[in-house]
Amino acid sequence: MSFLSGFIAIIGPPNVGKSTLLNKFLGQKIAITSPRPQTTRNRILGIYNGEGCQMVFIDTPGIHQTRSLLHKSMVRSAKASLGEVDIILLIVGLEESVNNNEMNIILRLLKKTDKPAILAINKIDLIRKENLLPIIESYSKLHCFDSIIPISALYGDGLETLREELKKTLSPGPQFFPPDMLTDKSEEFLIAEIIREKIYHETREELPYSSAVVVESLEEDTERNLLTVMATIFVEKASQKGIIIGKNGRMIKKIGRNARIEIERIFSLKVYLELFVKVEKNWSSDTRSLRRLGY
Ligand SMILES: Nc1nc2c(ncn2[C@@H]2O[C@H](COP(=O)(O)OP(=O)(O)OP(=O)(O)O)[C@@H](O)[C@H]2O)c(=O)[nH]1
Ligand SMILES: [Mg+2]
Repeated sequence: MSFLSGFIAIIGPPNVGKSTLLNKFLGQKIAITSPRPQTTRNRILGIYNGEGCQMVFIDTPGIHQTRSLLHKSMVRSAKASLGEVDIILLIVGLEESVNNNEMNIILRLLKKTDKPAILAINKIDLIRKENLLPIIESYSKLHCFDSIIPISALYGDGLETLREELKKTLSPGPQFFPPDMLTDKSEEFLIAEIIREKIYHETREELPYSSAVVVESLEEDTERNLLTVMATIFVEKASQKGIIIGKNGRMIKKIGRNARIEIERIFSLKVYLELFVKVEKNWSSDTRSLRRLGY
């Protein structure tokens, strides 16, 4: 039998579990997640190697209606990924209703392509089994999906079925990436994202959305098994800088500690992490700042 491969875009509204699913499929965390919408800001490639197949997943920012420059660029990159893939994997949560704005944007995008589209209804751990059927039914009326699969990305339910379904949809093709490659993102990117995730978890209101993280330097001392990381957290206002640092530096210490523990786990190294906070006025609404910060 010939080798099967393909690019698969993971798209959907914000906060439905797209990045959680990618991590679960790969068995390793490469995309950050949080209980807030608009966590993912960049397209992230995740490569899964199965028996006789390679699936190249593209995690994308949640598609939503927005006026913000940052969010517009995020939505643009999510939409663009549809043109680059062979299969569309649409993830939805239980709460999205038929008339939801975000769903309408997504359905319009789907109608424009003739690519196979698989729908995964996520977070089924949150409802009773008997309530699932009407949800599946209402989604099935929205679009002619190749299949509809209820899953729980968090707990793993339905993921084997979904993987099988994806495999069936792949076409004969080459191994696009070496089998030991997990993602297209650099270590700097992954580390900056982990720090950003901790900001999403520790801060409130607009602060996560006003924060961006850049790794300034990364030095590995192989003898001591030590990774030294210098990173800067950019915020938009002086008052936000105060909040990120916190009383007696308590907040920045907590963010740094949480990030360090996770970086150590992922890279199996001791980590020394130094964080700086800088104000870059209104970076999220300035084209040049956005580009500089990687968006
Ligand atoms: N109960 C439950 N929660 C889930 C499941 N999958 C994801 N979540 C939670 O949903 C929240 C959002 O998950 P993400 O993976 O960040 O969602 P996303 O679709 O990537 O979000 P954006 O990047 O903001 O578009 C997190 O708090 C996850 O822990 C699931 O199967 N069940
Ligand atoms: Mg995400």
